[in-house]
Amino acid sequence: LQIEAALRRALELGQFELYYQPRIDVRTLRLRGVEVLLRWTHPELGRVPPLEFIPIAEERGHIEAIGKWVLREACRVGKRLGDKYGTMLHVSVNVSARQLRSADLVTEVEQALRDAGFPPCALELELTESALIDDTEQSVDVLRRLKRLGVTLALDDFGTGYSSLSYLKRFPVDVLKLDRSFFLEQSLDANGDEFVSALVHMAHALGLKVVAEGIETEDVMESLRACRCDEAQGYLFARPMALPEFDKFLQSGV
Ligand code: G
Ligand code: G
Ligand code: MN
Ligand code: NA
Repeated sequence: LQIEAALRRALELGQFELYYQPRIDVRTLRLRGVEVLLRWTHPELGRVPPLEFIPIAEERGHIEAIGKWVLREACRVGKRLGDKYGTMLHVSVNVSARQLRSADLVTEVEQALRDAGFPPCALELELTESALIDDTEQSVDVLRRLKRLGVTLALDDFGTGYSSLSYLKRFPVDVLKLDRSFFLEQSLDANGDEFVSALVHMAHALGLKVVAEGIETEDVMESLRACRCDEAQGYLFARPMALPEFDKFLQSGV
């Protein structure tokens, strides 16, 4: 209850901040993009984890306004850093189920891109399986319209839900993000390599790029190379960072 009341005012009080986690090319180890992750710091509650406040924001209908802020901020920062370093920075934004069901999402994405002067092809939206689970015509239609804008769509947390494989055919996604549970030591010991390898193979056959999440060790990185996974994200390379640190990270020229 306390969280809900505080959450209602968090946006106007400027308590949200974006963190940035690099995505790395598995073969060249060069930076390929960045995922933005929302952080909320309340003066009394302190740092509240997204897994705690995002479900509440969804339930109470705050996620639309928060999500809109995230989109606008991500495009603005993406544009500024891209200009500063003379590259096109690819930015991934998490979009929740309720945002996907909102009629305004396509317009908001379009406006965020236009106002920031950020190219649509540099924006990726990450959708979870649970966001797609109520597979209404409406969400398929929203996804098609987003694709027509030129943004990239990723299926996030792949492997944590059910009936995942059929989603790959049904929804117009471009990128598959393999959940970090695939890359725990114990998962990889139990023939996990073959499993990941088969998933990558299948995704490639469907024309999708594959991103591995939660990569923490060189060993796992080695197996990603063997599996021909395209990109990796995880503490091995960098934790999610506040903007000044991410700026320094870019300066160091990865
Ligand atoms: O950031 P971790 O850093 O703890 O993020 C936890 C979860 O919160 C992830 O599943 C992530 O998808 C979700 N999340 C982080 N930022 C956002 C955001 O801006 N919007 C939505 N909808 N989910 C987010
Ligand atoms: O959007 P998504 O559910 O994929 O959110 C990514 C989550 O994974 C965030 O909470 C982020 O902080 C976390 N994360 C990123 N890299 C690592 C990692 O190497 N190990 C672990 N345990 N978590 C990670
Ligand atoms: Mn994500
Ligand atoms: Na994920």
